[in-house]
Amino acid sequence: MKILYYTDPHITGRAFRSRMDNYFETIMAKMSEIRDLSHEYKVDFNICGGDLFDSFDTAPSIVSKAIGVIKNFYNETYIVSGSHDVYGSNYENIPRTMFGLMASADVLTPLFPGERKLIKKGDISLQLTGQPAHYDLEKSLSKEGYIVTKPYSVDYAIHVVHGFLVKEKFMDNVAHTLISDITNTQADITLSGHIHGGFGVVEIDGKYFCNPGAVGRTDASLDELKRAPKVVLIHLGDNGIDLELIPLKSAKPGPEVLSREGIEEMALRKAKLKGYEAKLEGFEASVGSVDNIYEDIDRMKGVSELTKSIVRDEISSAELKWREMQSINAG
Ligand SMILES: [Mn+2]
Repeated sequence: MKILYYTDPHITGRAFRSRMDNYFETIMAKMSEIRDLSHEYKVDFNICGGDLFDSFDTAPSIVSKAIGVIKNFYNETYIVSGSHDVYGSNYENIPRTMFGLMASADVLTPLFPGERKLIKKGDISLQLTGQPAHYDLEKSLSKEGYIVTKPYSVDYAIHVVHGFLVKEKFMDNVAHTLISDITNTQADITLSGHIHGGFGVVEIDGKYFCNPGAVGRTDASLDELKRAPKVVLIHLGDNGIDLELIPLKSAKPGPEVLSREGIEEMALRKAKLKGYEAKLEGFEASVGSVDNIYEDIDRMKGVSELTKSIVRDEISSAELKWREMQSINAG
């Protein structure tokens, strides 16, 4: 049995500050390459580890192009929703998202907690389970989202999780899960996404843990500049388990597509906003329409035009987000 696993493409039409290329064209080239790999290896099914989209409200024109590629993968695609596919990091919101639209159009098959898919090929049988992103996932002491049982009736169990799974201890104030916390799982292979840097393949007592890293590079951190996006081809057979990491040919070297300028610009912007906050003390905006707030900003004294334009941008993007939420709630 052959299975293709990839994670975190973050498909979007939005331009990232960290990118010098056209992110959408690049990510679609990568998705097309992964689709071609699924045909080349004639995989029995595909798995995506979540964050298919960068946002739950991705534009319909972008979603329709994503559908065009994903529906043409060789065989079915199973997926767990990621933190970016839904809002509130809660898979219960799937029906109100573009991810949900793709699932209801049968382009993808989402996996939910408590569900077991039984897949058979020849004399090999496999149990497939998944844990979508959830705000509570790492907090549970029993780590139940990560741990599955495997019935005697199946040869292999694969579990897919969109969660903060790492090899080594992370910062204390960030909830995370260590591979060593979940080695009592009965899954033969635990596949994870969410952590874009990934950790490759880790084997402990014959159990495999794998995060190949994100297909999309959405930030220009120093680690991302060095990282080559990869997918995983899983072979299950008489000789056991083999996980093969395959680098994507369509992914250019980091320095050719990623720019540090955005990170530096953001630091400057934050410093400027801090200055603005200090000046904001004692200032009261008129209650009423957003237009009144813009007028009040215009009238502010002792504030530079640049600061005013940054504040106007922030307010208009907040307003846009608010309007989107209104239309989603109405629908
Ligand atoms: Mn992600």
